[in-house]
Amino acid sequence: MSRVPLEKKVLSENDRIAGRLRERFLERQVLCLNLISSPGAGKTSLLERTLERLSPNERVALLTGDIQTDNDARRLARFGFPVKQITTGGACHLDARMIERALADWPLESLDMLLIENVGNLVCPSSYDLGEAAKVVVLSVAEGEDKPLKYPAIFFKAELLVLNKTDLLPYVSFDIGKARAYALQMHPGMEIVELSCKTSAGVDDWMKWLARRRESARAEKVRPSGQA
Ligand SMILES: Nc1nc2c(ncn2[C@@H]2O[C@H](COP(=O)(O)OP(=O)(O)O)[C@@H](O)[C@H]2O)c(=O)[nH]1
Ligand SMILES: [Mg+2]
Repeated sequence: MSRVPLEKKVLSENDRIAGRLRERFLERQVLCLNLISSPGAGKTSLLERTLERLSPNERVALLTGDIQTDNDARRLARFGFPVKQITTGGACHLDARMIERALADWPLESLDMLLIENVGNLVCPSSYDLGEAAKVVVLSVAEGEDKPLKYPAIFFKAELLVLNKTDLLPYVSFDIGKARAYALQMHPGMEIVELSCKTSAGVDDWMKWLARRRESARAEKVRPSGQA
């Protein structure tokens, strides 16, 4: 089979499994978020800032994807919430089957929120639906402000843009106004939060977005199967 039909087949198989996962998340009212960024933009740091603000009885679990090592899972496990590392062994993204496998021995009834840290990459993860309610793209000010123009797919698909490392703005030539404008050009109406995982400035805005999203997941009605 040539590359294009094979890729199509892989993606449609992925979509089928992702659809199954989405139905399960909706049924159990579990908010699933898929965090995507280039390596080092601050996904794990954002999760650390999030977990330290949650009370220990919150029903939250995490899956973190990496090509190698379980360093991120170890960083996140310190907060006491269930964490699993998915090591892809070379693949540049998580896929729905990896999520389904990781959830096999985690009863979803015990969860309200599942946070997924994808493999650091702005291209491949945007094509693989994981059954999430929303994708969140993290861009740090240590990268170019033109990333939304260079990687339009992920900025188009993500519901929220987190602009991280704002503490570094005095030291870099990143134009945050342009970054916002480019993101909105790719995705009109996209929500944007500016924050620093180092100083915690702006992290409350992220927590407010998360609380709003969790509220709407709880309110969401399960659609009878077969209805769009
Ligand atoms: N100055 C600064 N450094 C940050 C911030 N957030 C993350 N970092 C650093 O950036 C590096 C990569 O962060 P990490 O969370 O591992 O990124 P990930 O690869 O997207 O998970 C680490 O050295 C972090 O300490 C921030 O807001 N400001
Ligand atoms: Mg990480």
